[in-house]
Amino acid sequence: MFTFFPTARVRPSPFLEAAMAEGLVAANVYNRMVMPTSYGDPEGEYWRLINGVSQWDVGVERQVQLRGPDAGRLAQILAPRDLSTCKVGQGKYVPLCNHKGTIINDPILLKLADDLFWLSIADSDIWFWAGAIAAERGLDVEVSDPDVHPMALQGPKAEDVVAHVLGDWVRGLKYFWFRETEVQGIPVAIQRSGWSKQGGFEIYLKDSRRGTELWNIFKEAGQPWGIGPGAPATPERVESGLVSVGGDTDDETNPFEVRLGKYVNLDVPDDTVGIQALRRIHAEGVKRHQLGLVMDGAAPMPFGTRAEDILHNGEKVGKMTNSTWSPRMKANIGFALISVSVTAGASVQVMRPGGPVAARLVELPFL
Ligand code: THG
Repeated sequence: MFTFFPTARVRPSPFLEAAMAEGLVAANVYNRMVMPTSYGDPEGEYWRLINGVSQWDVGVERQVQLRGPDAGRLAQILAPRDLSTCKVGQGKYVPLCNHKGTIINDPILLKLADDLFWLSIADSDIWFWAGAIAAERGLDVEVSDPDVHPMALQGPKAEDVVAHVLGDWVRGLKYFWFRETEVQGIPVAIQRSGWSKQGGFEIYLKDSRRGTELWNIFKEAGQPWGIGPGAPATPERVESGLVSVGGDTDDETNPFEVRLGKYVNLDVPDDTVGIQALRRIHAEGVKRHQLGLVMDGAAPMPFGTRAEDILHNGEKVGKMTNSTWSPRMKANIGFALISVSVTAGASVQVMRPGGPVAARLVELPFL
């Protein structure tokens, strides 16, 4: 038994109380907030995500709000992806890079109005970054952390639950599109999104006093579909090939190395942060790429606490950045960030804490 005390610096989300009432047993820290990770039955939580509907406290996915006449300009300066066609009500996945072209975050950008955007971020301090760049460029825009907190419903039955609460119109929402509305008087934005490939929605709560109330509305509504608590599930996201920036990337990783090149447009304006470096990297070609690893052995193995070396013909060629037991593949799988000289089909060795393990390289996603 382990007790964690949220503080003003490591904040709880408005859903933490509800998550604890559901039997939360494990949490992590993400964006200086408490991120629930397990309710004690990882295998059951995985299958509920694959076959049913899972309810997640993902309040750690913070919003970096850009508001003001130059909000759109700042968004385009921060993101090396063409945003000129992004409509109000639309979201886009936008890798953010530094001036060297290294990926520093991979938010979903939501355009709420011509002068109002949210960058719904992964785990790094983008407020400082966005605020500093706005000031240095003399832009008229305010950067803030608004009172907005996502909860996710993921899985093949998520749409039925959300439609039951909000109406059948949600079935018509396209991927990453959203609408601002109310749930029994609680202000929210509803988006078709979420960090799994099983389908679903995120409900962005816009009043932190009402987290438990919102949680319970969806919990009650989901009973006929067997809803239960869960969290972003490593086995599912690895099977699905979703990148975790900061985990699967290091201080040198550019978007092209980790299959995110399709979200980069090289013809964005020259003042976009990192675009000069990205054009050069693209022209020269990458030195590393990301592949899947399928390891030998029929028993689940834990991942070490850090990336593990990969050897090919006795020589170090890269590293394994995560690994997990895949219940559907019945194998230990992981991501390799590895020299482009080694390609899918090759046999390698992973230097695991318990000793070397033979593995085969495959293309991602696994499933
Ligand atoms: N929801 C919200 N914010 C987030 C995440 C989220 N911020 C951090 C983190 N997750 C961002 N990372 C991702 C990564 C991938 C996807 C979503 C968020 C994703 N990718 C699809 C894919 O790779 O197939 C589709 C991308 C596309 O084609 O545009 O969905 O989960 N609020």
